[in-house]
Amino acid sequence: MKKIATLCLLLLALYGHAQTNAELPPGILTSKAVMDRFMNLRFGMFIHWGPVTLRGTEIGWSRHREVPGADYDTLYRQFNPVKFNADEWVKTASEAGMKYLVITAKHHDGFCLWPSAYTDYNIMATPFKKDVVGLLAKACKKYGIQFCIYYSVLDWHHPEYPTDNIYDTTGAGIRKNAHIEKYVAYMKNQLKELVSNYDPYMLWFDGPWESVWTKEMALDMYAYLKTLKKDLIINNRLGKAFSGVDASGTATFLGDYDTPEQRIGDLNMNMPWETCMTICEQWAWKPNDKMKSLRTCIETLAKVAGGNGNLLFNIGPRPDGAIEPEQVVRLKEMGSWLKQYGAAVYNTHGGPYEPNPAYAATRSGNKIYLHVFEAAKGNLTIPALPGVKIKKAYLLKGGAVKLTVTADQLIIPLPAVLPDPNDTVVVLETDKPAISIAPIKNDKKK
Ligand code: FHN
Repeated sequence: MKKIATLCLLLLALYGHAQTNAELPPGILTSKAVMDRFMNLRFGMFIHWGPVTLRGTEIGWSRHREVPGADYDTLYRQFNPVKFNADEWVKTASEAGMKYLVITAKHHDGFCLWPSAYTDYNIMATPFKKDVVGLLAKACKKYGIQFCIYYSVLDWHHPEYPTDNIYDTTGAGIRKNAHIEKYVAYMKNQLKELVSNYDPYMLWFDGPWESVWTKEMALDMYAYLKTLKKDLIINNRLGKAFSGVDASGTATFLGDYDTPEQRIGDLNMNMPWETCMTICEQWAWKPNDKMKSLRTCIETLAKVAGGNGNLLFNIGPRPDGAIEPEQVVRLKEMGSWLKQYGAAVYNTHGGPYEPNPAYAATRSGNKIYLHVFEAAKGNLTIPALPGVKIKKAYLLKGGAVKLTVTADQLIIPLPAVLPDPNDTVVVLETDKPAISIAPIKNDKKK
């Protein structure tokens, strides 16, 4: 999958010609207040799902590859996820401490998980015949989870989309008789029915990297979507640049936030960003997929929050509609950790320390939360905070910490066995608002 992401970035670099938010009509960009509320959510569930799970191969990318196109495109006839239960999925997200949920309503393979009026290639053509998108939207409302939709710009199945998985010689390649303007009209019709019928909090676009999709189309689509719902949050994958900031820290992409994939984003106090990452290795379900350890899951969440970002953590439910029990357990374990340490994650800002292998930091009010992953010889030694007085230091879980302050260091003694092996949180209470402290760079990689 890393190869795929790299390939997508390469294509964007080749065909990018990125456009930026400055090219949008004035006043339509999502407001800072809306984005601040989104960033306070910190943690979301990403779900990649569709008939391809019957083969256990990657959604979209395995079409014309591990799975011959003709076979892939008829899987829907056998897709009958009788164990699908929207309430169960959403409760799993909620118990994990996740505050929003993004479902692949339509991935690169073009299959629609809702009864679209614009194609028969949708969930109602399966034996299952239930509106998965609608049921998830309803369950999210019931459990207070923000409902969001993933929609792929590229659509290798649609007859008017000019390419059909061109990355592989076995692919059908280029559709000579396709009309991209007809496909764009199809996209607008589908997005209008998704926004009107399911009222998503956010649209998570993907697949903007092919040259047939232009920056002009992206700008027009963003503006069009804003006529449907003013405060709709739109990620940066409608546009041609996947991510990036200029020297001033201003976003060099179109959209409301940056989307680093399968990696922890860099500390950025000026531009909203969200890391999307798989809990296993594949985005869609596959048998015996290798799942990340609890330590990796929690450390990733802490380092993303420490970078001032959100974590969109992906699961791939099975073809029968159930979520792998081991993934449910892992998510519950993350939820238990968040029950104790949520104050150090939700409604915080990242920093002032840049995340690094030993620790990360978040902050809120006059508190800095140090997320400690390792403490050499029982001490955590970190750079002093210029002009800041530490009034109190203690473990969030309870217990005073005897801080030593030198001219350039804070030395925090910790028990040889950290109270929480996944992430021990130390609270430093400061004499000024923690957000006023300038970020402290760290030359070590995250
Ligand atoms: O090609 C997709 C991939 O299948 C998956 O959906 C990821 C999730 O962010 N996005 C693209 C690769 O960058």
